[in-house]
Amino acid sequence: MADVKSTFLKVYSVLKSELLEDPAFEWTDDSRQWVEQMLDYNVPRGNLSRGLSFMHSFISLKEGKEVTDDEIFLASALGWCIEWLQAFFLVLDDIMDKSHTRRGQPCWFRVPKVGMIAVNDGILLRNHILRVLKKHFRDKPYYVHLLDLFNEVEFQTASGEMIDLITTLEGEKDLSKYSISVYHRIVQYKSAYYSFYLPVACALLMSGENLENHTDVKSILVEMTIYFQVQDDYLDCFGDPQTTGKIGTDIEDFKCSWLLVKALELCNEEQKKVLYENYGKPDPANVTKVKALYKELDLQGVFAEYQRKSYKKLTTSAEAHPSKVVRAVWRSIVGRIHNRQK
Ligand code: DMA
Ligand code: MG
Ligand code: MG
Ligand code: MG
Repeated sequence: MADVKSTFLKVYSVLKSELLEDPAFEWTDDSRQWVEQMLDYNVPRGNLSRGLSFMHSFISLKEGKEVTDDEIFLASALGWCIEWLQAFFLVLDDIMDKSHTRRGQPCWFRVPKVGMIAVNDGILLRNHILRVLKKHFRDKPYYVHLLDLFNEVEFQTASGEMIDLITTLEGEKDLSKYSISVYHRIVQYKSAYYSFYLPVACALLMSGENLENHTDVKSILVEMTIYFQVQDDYLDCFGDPQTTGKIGTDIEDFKCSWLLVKALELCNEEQKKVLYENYGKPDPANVTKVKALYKELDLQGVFAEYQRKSYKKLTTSAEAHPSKVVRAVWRSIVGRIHNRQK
């Protein structure tokens, strides 16, 4: 499997060179340099878990049949499209969340010469996916289905981002609208489709499957995502930025975070007042009060218990799942996501 990763990494440079020679644009040294830097900064520096879980799913669907070098190249190109989509969303997400760091470096829009050019870079990243798909998949019978899949997933994710963002501003900042069902809805849309469903669906399409025959995979993938996003929310507050590579902003941003939902469930009237008075304010003193309350409510303990139970439940359902690709995806990610610190 280490082999899969090294092959996958090599394909990044090939795709990058192709994009920098794209005949639809008249390149200059400056423009080429900008895009190259922008790509190197934003695309390959993550954990690549989405691209790699796609690769593992695809290989598992081959059922031990030999995978040719051409197929591995093509699969890697598609895996990179998923990573490109992630880069596109993250560049824009960091602007909207007013984040500071990502993957251990300043967010792209925080780089002084970049600023709001990052918005257009996000759009370019999105367009690169279409360029790659056109170049490498145009003649495939599943080309139109791939395009449709990326479009559907992008729409669902952008809608998820929208509800994640608008819940933070509707009228007076009102915590009473936050509940676990609102939380699940946000996570399903902003994370599940692009992080978990897209890799699986790409593997199915590349293997000649019709996605309509596989709608039963969605619910368990949403379960996996919730587990994953609860960890993300936990790390936003209690993680070590040196390890996660990003400084949390959920409290300042008034986010419907799992920690907040749990705090609301567990607090008494007095503690509720503390939340109402301090949640969603940019001042570090307010943030400190919220964090102190989280500790008072032992949210670290509540999280540990949630993680333990959920992991057990997910492992049982994933391993018994009738879909091979679900079992493969779980095996591919479980080592990386259980008890993760980043
Ligand atoms: C990110 O959600 C969702 C998308 C679509 C990028 P988030 O803001 O919780 O992510 P992060 O904590 O990585 O900024
Ligand atoms: Mg964010
Ligand atoms: Mg966000
Ligand atoms: Mg987060």
